Amino acid sequence: MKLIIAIVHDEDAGDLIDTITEAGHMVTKLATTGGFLKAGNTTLLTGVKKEEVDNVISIIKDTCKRRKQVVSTPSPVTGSTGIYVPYSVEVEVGGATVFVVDVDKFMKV
Ligand code: 2BA
Repeated sequence: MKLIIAIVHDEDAGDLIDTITEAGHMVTKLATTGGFLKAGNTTLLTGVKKEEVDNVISIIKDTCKRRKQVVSTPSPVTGSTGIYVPYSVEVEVGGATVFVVDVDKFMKV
């Protein structure tokens, strides 16, 4: 058994949940926040058999496309003022950050 943890853009989450579910897998959605942008994203948990991992990853790849976005983010000014000023930075959003974790035990009690 494996646990696939996928952090995805909110805009991609709905389609991804539908496609994973239609493929016969179970999925749990968590509302999460990225540490860098301090913006909402979505984390999906999917428990699958080892041989199903590649299928789920290819669904994630097909559904979550990467795109560039300019965002405003707070950054500390150097020195002793402690003042925070916003600055713009171009980041890639979309796509997915995926962790595949071994599951020792899976049970419903
Ligand atoms: P955030 O931490 O809000 O990061 C959003 C995007 O900002 C990242 O996209 C990356 O393109 C950029 N970014 C993040 N940290 C940066 C930095 N120190 N300098 C410059 N640019 C930076 P992704 O890499 O696709 O990550 C999307 C979201 O996935 C992240 O949102 C975070 O919530 C999660 N994530 C990514 N890698 C992770 C990891 N190793 N562990 C835990 N969560 C992770």
